[in-house]
Order: sequence, then structure tokens, then C-alpha cells
Amino acid sequence: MSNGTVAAVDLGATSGRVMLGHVGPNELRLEAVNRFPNTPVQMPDGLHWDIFGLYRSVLEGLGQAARLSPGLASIGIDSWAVDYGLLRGDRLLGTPFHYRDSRTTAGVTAVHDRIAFADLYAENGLQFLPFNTLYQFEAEKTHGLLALADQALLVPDLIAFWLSGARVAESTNASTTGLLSLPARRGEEPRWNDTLIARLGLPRQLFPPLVQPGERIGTLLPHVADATGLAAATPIVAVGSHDTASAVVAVPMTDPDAAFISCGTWGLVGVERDQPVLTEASRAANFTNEGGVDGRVRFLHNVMGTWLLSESVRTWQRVDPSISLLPLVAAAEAVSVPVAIFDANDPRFMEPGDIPARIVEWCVEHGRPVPTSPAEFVRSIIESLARAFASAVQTASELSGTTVRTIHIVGGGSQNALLCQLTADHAGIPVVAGPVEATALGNVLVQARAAGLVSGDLESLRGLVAASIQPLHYAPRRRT
Ligand code: LFR
Repeated sequence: MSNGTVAAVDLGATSGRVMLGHVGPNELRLEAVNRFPNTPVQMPDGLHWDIFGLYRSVLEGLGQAARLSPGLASIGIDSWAVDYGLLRGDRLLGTPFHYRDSRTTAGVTAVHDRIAFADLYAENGLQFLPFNTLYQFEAEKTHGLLALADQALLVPDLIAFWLSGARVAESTNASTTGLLSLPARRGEEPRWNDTLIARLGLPRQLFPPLVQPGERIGTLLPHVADATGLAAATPIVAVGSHDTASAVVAVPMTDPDAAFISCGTWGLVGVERDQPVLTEASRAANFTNEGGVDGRVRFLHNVMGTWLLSESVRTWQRVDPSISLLPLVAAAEAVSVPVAIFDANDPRFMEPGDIPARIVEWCVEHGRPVPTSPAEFVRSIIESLARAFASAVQTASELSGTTVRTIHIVGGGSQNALLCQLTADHAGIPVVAGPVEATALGNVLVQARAAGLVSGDLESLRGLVAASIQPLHYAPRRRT
């Protein structure tokens, strides 16, 4: 017998978690089951995800979930976007690459030589990011594995396949491949863009049938049920399997004139729309139209996020392993000297490595003061992120014709009070911070709706989130 509890598997670029979501008419509560680091591995051929380590942690988490809450109603999986595993039969070919691996540069040139970016944008509405799946596939051609593969599964779909044996492509995440057609009419389901797939010389069989959030993917394979102690009949249900799609489900936007910032490794800054914005101005501003739950569109821009902080801390820890982020953020609040505001979106900050050295390089090139201590670097990073967030909110508002009266910050970054306050200050707009675990909550809510535990449109689901959390409010301060 199933209860009012679902399990959310949420894999972020630096950590993953399995969470229980307890849902009822007057209840929406998360219970953390396990959290585990997601540490990529540099190999001779490039930067890879430790996909088996992640899968093992997912199984362990589901085993604990089974013990804590027998009779789970369902399981839903989300992760970062764009990355995939190649399959031949049931076998994984090679190890999935990390989107920050530099191999994609060659893929970008090869694709754009054949199809101008403006034409791609008209087809898929996606901002240019060098790691969008279509560029990765192009880079993959040189390795020969693509020719051997009979299917490509995005990371959450790959985990769902390993748990259930079913091969599907969940549509919100599939939209980040660049290979979906934009729906021609409101309410039309997304479909693979067969023409674009053919023009890029990709085998059509790579792309499995699309499923929508809320659809059942399958049930557990016998060996998975044995390993976890879960009932074999436990359904795997599609959620917004792109983590940002799930996060935006749980933004407690009760006012349509709101912008969101889903702040984790990335800061995804934008507004929700019913229809894509495909103007020349939106293309020039590099704004994306990603597929959302219930056919909504996330009109947003990728800004760097807490990656700049975590990667800087990783650099300093090589010299002093006792350094950690929280005390540094506290010290950064106390910094009183003016610090440089640098362009957080500069591509030099994309790849792993010595971020502080690259900040110094940027400051020297632009004649700005160079930070002299970790606290000053952290202050400079947070100021720069806040400025970039505010500017992206303004652009989203102008391009979409939305008058933004509230900015919601959700995700891990919403716990950073300095970042929230400075974002309010730079934007001149109040910031509402929370929930921290928006992605897991969005994942849980879509499953709960599919199981009949709750009902209604996204606004109703967001109302449940708003009623279950106590967000923090940051009023903009006058800047001196
Ligand atoms: C956030 C995110 C972004 C996507 C980036 C790479 O975790 O999913 O939405 O652009 O990671 O996949």
C-alpha cells in the first residue's frame, strides 16, 4: 500500500541527495535521507562524471528511504541538464562527460559552420552555451562512440533506465539538448526536431520517446527492488527532470510580476512565460526558452553562481585545507574597502581551475583593484554575482515585457544573506529568499500531483510551497 510519501532523487553538479517528500492536504515536508558529494574525475580524455558512484549513492539513498517510509508512492529523478550517456543495447559506452569539459569547443565551430546560430535559435529558442548537447554530440563524433550507440539518455533518464529498464527522454530536460522543436501552438507537446537531427547527421534512433512530467516511466527492476528493499511495483514517475524545471515549480511566486533566480552552481535568472520569446533582442541578449513543467517556458539567462565560490575555496584548500566557505562569507560581509565588480559571465570562469587567479587577471586587464585576501575575493565574487543577477533580471523584464516587482531567490544561494541583500540593492527590487531545497520540492510536488495526493495547476502547487516555508525578505537599500 502506498502512503503520502514520495522519494526525490536530486543530483546537482557538486552534490546529490535523496529526499522523502511527505505530502497531504495540509502538509508539504521534506526529510533528507542521504546527501553525497558529486566529484567529477579528470581522465586523460577529459573531465567525466563519476556516474557509477552517483548511481551507488542513489541506490543507498533509496534503500534508506525504503526503511524510513515503507510503501513509497513513487520515485522521481532530476539532475543538471545537457549531459548524457550513450548506450548500445543495455551497455553504457564510455563514461559521461562533464559539461565543463573543453572538448565541446570544436563541436561549436563545426555546428555553426553548418547552421548559423540565428537559425538554431529560431528552431530551438536556446541561448548559446558551448555545452548544449548538440555541440557535445558533434564533438563526440571524433571519438567514434556515437556511431556505435543505439541510444543516448540524458543523466536522469539514464538513472531511470538503470532503475526500471525503461528508455525515455523527459521533455523539460530534452529541451536543453537543442534538438526539440519549439511548440507551434500553446498546449502542443514538444517533439524531437527530426529535420535538425538529420541536418546534424545524427542517427534518429539515438532519441527515445518523449515523456511529460507526471507520466509513469516504469517500475523497479527485480535486482533494484532486491538491493533497495523497495517494492518492485514502486513507480518511477517523470518530473521536471531538468533540475531548474523542478526548482521553478517550487518558486513561491504568488504574483505574476515576479522574477526568479534559481541559485546553486549556476544562477538561472529569468521569468516564467506561456510562450517563448524569440526576438532578435532576446537572441542578442543570449536569453533562453527552456521547456518547463505543464508546458510553461523558462525565459532566462545562465549567470555564474556559487560555482565561483566553491571553485575558489577548492583552490585555496590546496594550500590550506582548513579553509571553508561559511567563515569566509562572514569575513566578506565585514570587508569595508571597495572591491572590484568583475564580469561574472566572462567565459574564462567556466572551466575548473584557479578562479582567484582568473579574477586577478580580469581586474588587471580592466584596471580594477585586485583583491588581496580570500575575504576580499569572496566579497568581490558576491558583489559581482549580485550585479550580474540584477542586470539579468532587468534584461528579462525588458525583453519579456514583465514589470518585475519581486525577485525570488531559491536554492542553496538563497541562504547567502549577503548575496540576497546585494541583489536587492543592485536591482532596487525586494528579494524573497527560499526555499533552499526548491528543486527537491518541485520534484516531490509533480510526483504528488501524479499520485493524486495534491491537485491543481502550478499556481496551486506554489501556494502549497508558500504556505509551508518562511521566506526571508530583503528590502533594497539605497546605494551610496
Ligand atoms: C543547473 C543547470 C542549468 C544548466 C546547467 C548545465 O544545475 O541544470 O540549468 O544550464 O546546470 O546543465
